[in-house]
Amino acid sequence: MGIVSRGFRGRRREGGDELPPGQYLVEDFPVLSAGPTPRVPLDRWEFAIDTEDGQTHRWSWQEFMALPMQTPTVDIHCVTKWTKLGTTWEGVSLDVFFEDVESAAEYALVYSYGGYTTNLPLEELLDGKAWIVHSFDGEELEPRHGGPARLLVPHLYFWKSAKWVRGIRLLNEDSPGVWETAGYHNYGDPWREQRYEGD
Ligand SMILES: Nc1nc2c(c(=O)[nH]1)N[C@H]1C(S)=C(S)[C@@H](COP(=O)(O)O)O[C@H]1N2
Ligand SMILES: [Mo]
Repeated sequence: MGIVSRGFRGRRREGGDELPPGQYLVEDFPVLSAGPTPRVPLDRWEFAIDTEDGQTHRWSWQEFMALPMQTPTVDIHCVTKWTKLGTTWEGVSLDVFFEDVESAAEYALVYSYGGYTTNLPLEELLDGKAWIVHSFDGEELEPRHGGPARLLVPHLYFWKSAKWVRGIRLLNEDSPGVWETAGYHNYGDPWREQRYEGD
């Protein structure tokens, strides 16, 4: 990757606090979906990375499942103020998908089956900070939680973790997604309480 790192902004925990400011703990797993749950048959499922110069890298479900898996245990923070601690997932680090991708882009626009989009700086997806996951808590991911596969970017508010993920478009310029154009913060760091535009 032709990326020059501009400093590490993820995984920060201030003062040893368990909860980011303004968050409360939940034990259950709320469902937040802006629309209906898309159903994607596995034989038609694909995940793609589209580079800024028009190249596309694709993985079928079978190819995805053959990649090296990790089982991250992470805390997740929704902008509607619930936090769930110690969630365990199984999936593939984005670093694996990006191994053979040539790009100098700085921005990513993640897109999903069903039309959802969310944007973030590409570096937030790299260096062990993000995964494409297919299981939660030892079970295959339920459709309402993003199955067959979703993005997991736990160091940012959970709206960045696109359910039913379909691909990532690499861009030279930032392009806000669904919530980011609707008044939510462009970056969304829960530890800096970046909920809304201007926070
Ligand atoms: N495709 C898609 N991804 C999405 C959403 C959505 O509506 N559609 N909602 C986001 C929001 S706001 C949150 S908090 C989490 C919720 O994930 P969950 O329903 O598994 O708790 O998914 C995020 N990813
Ligand atoms: Mo959310």
